[in-house]
Amino acid sequence: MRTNTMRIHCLNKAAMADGTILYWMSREQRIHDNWGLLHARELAGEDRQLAVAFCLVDDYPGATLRHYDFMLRGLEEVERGLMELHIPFFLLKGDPVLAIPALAAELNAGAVITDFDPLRVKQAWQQGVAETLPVPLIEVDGHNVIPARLVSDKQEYAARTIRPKIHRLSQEFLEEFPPLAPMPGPPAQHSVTAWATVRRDLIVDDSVGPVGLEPGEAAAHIALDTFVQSRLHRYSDRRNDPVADATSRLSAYFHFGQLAPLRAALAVAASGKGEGQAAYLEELVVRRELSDNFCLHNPHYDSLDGAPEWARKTLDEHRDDPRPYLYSIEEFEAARTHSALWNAAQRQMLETGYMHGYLRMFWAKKILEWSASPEEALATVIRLNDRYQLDGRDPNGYVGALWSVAGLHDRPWKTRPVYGSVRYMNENGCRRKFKVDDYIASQPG
Ligand code: FO1
Repeated sequence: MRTNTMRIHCLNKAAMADGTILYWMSREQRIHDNWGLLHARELAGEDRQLAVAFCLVDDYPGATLRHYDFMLRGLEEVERGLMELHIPFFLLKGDPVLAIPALAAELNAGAVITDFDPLRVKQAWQQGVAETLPVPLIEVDGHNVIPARLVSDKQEYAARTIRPKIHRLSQEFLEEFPPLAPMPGPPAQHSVTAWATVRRDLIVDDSVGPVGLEPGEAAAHIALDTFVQSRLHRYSDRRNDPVADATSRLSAYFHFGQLAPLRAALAVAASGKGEGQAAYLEELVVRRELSDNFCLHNPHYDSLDGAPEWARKTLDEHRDDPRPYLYSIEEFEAARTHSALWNAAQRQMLETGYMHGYLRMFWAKKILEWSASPEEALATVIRLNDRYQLDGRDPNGYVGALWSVAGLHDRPWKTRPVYGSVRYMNENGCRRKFKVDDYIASQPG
């Protein structure tokens, strides 16, 4: 079985040449269930060499040791697994625009395959590499169940407008992955990565330390199985209850590409767990893929300029409203607000790199209410989310921030101070949904 051609998009006009097929792994950091690597394997066939490279940059925006530790441990597992399949792995360092073409030249590459990613850092890297390479740079969407470039060629208005487009294509794209066939023989003289040295030489912000979640492809599969077996049946009724332990907790694995969303969709679709199944597929496919659609088509995905017109107008009209409380980013960061619930959610994120999805909305909306301006609020939400959440710097994070602060993919609601007609949330609403005091008591003090 071949990678569906609708997942494939050529980023330059160069003609394919003889030589090695190089897969530049970036967003999809896994061996199995990876359409990009499968496509590279397919192009290599039996006659060409196949190589995989990852380019490590130590100044990835907003990232800290928490993220690098999780990512590097996952990549170590990738290298070990590739060795068993006789596929060499190269860990490059520095600017990918220089490093990838240099490795392609050294390996005499005939084509380079890479992962679809709508974020501007990656788009800039890919554009730079595409312009430099004398051979094709081929993008494969191994992230979205329905390829983002296919599902829509414009920014979708809301879940209700992308949903029918996704459902129409689901039958075709909800397909099982083929296994990755080993290469016929071991690669010629290839040294393995000195991971201890890589870690020692890494110059990153180490003020935010690693967390307990086990990284890597194997751990991600166990996490998926555990969710399907023991929590999916509660998902439909209890997913908005942070005390109920009913959510999937897979987002860090998706963010680092250690698990394919399509694998999760197939596992859930085959589970026979009726209601939970439909609710989870709505979140996993429709809502998550709406985020890639937004970031792909809106260059302002992390600023108020990306918000709908009605929301920008209403927030502007309420710019000078008195705030009930006013905090700086440092006070928010240190969990020093008057609200025990808000502080508990912030502490959960600081300590564990995770915050329950329902609380993420409440947390961000209160930052809007208690900041000097909507611009400052959005910047605080994004900065703290990127710095502490293991799944920060992801299209889902930017969309979540804009949804909460500036009405993205939402509609106008009853007008209130500060929020204007952006949807409001408060602690009483939380108290109706879950046992707020139990949640606070369960968080690090
Ligand atoms: N991608 C890379 O190709 N090289 C990196 O060095 C790298 C670092 C990194 C650190 C934190 C983080 O959250 C993501 C990082 N990514 C890196 C990108 C990641 O794989 C994702 O592609 C995007 O963040 C999501 O679109």
